[in-house]
Amino acid sequence: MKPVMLSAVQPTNKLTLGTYLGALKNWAKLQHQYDCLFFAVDLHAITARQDPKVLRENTYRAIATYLASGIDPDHCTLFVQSHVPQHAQLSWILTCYSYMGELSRMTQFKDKSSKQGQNIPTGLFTYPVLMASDILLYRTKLVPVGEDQKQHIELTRDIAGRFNNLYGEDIFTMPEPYIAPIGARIMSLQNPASKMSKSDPDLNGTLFLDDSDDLILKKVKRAVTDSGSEIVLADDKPGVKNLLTIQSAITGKSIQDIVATYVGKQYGHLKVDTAEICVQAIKPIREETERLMGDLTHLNGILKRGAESARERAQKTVALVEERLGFIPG
Ligand code: ATP
Ligand code: LTN
Repeated sequence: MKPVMLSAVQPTNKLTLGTYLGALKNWAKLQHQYDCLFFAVDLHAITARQDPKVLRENTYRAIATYLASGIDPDHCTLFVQSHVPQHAQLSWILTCYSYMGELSRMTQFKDKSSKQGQNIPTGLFTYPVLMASDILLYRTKLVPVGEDQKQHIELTRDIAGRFNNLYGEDIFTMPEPYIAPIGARIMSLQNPASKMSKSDPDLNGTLFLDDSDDLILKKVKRAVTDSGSEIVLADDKPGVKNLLTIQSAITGKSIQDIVATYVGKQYGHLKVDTAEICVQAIKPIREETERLMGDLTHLNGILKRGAESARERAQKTVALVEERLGFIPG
């Protein structure tokens, strides 16, 4: 039996080149080595206000983008979180086994709640418990995520350990983060000190997977570079480093090999080449995503199959947890 691997993205906007290189591209490879579950977390998305029409569109689009990036529903379980009610069910139970103190220490909560003003939704606070439930429902061994999510996986381990200690070591499997070697941190084109992100208000910093060829060329050509003119990998050249990393993550060539092709050349060359490489990477994903978005019946069919399989697996865990807690059978 292959070890279980699980990951998810919030359908809060269109996905970005960062999501593709940091998550989807790796998932597509990993689906052949592991028993993989990939999904779109709409329950997590509503921790921030969503327009229903936009949420619906983004959820379909996220799934279509997964498929366009090579995720194959015949090789993994592909679904939408809200289609599997066990996520919310286990989440309530685990809320009773998590502590205010540990949730208050979560960096993502501190960041996001500080931007919320007075009325901070309770869901933003308990967000990591829902994520722990996502992971623990399926006996997950590995969770491919970016650096920013490591703290949530640590918390998941703490909650799992606490619960197992009380009710039996056979209940939850201890998950571990799986951080991909390349592409783990693609930075904003406008501010190479911060992560390329789908919620960045500066649209020029982010390459969306539905950007047109022209827009991709424009954004990359306007990317912030550094002082000096030499194309080398150096910490004081974060803009250049980011473009080299993007090229490397897309082409699979090492950064050293890429740098070697730029001896005596200028930033302009690096930008033009990176822009072209990004167009080549994004164009087929954009076109395939659009094609899939034109046939929601087909997408619904894939999601139905995924949800059925996920529900069956998730229910086994919920039933075991409820039995151990002393709930009587219904
Ligand atoms: P938001 O801006 O809404 O917080 P995001 O763009 O940062 O979202 P997430 O939905 O938090 O993206 O991330 C989805 C997955 O993609 C995670 O596993 C995350 O680590 C990865 N990921 C997102 N952006 C990047 C990036 N710039 N570089 C590498 N990986 C990324
Ligand atoms: N919190 C994650 C999204 C997420 C997730 C998960 C990732 C929700 N549930 C389970 C991995 C496993 C994020 O913001 N990127």
